[in-house]
Amino acid sequence: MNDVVNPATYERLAISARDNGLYVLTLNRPEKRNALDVVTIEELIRFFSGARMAGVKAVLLEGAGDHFCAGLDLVEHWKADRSPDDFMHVCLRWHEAFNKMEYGGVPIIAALKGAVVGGGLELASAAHVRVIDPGTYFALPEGQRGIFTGGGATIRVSDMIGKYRMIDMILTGRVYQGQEAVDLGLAQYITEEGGSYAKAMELAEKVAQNLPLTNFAICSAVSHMNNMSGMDAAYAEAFVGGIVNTQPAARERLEAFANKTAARVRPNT
Ligand code: 1HE
Repeated sequence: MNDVVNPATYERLAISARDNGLYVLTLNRPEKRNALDVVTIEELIRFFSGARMAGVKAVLLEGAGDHFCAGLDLVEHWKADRSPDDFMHVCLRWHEAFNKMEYGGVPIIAALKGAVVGGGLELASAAHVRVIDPGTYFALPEGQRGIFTGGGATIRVSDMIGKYRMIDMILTGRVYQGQEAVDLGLAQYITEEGGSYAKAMELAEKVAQNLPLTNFAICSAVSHMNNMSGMDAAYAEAFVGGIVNTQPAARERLEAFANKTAARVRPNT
């Protein structure tokens, strides 16, 4: 077994393999509400840096216990009494982890529940698809804690809900949940109470069946292209399309469509 997917080599993450290269990655520190300490961030970097080369085709990301993630380990941060330089480097490691997630090319479906707050929201926002249930709630309590974001909320949360809603969340501690959270863009799916894991699993199983190179483009190129000018993005899209849309593995699927054996796209009933 490749060490990247070997659960015995992780302390804070639980890893379990399913069919088709699908892995369930669980933040496994429920007694601390899955707060993100230095060890957890390093383990996320290790997993997501090596996932694609280890044959991971999709990841279901979840948290053990009643909450997805309580954000930065405030107790570790308080005890460490870090210098600005030290904490800048902590933030850079968070960015390393979350950029590996967003740009790594492996689809990540987050099954959210309970608190998704502070750095927990930053982590969730690096996943490609977020599923919530009515009890899931989002907040940026940094303002009340006397600190600021450091794991990409200024970028990804602003991107999801708009700059001024993000500013309001961190300034006032505003909490979003339920259908409103979906309507604003914090999540793409809402289920009945307790149903986010099952829905995320259904989605993860589905995307694990896509061709890996196609998923790589979707879960890497789109984010890169959003950072480019329109002209450069169009050029890059043509380039990526040139490679992905001519991959030999796609021919079978295209042939099935041409032969009328592939499923057609139909409206929801
Ligand atoms: C923690 C943390 C944590 C819980 N760091 N230890 N994040 C926050 O401001 C959220 C802080 N946490 C909470 O508001 C609540 O804990 C929860 C709403 C998430 C859960 O409430 P609850 O009642 O289920 O749990 P609890 O009793 O508050 O906490 C249980 C234990 O988890 C307790 O430890 P114990 O040893 O006393 O049992 C808590 O201390 C511990 N715990 N949350 C450390 N966050 C790169 S910059 C990012 C900036 C941020 O992320 S700021 C947002 C931080």
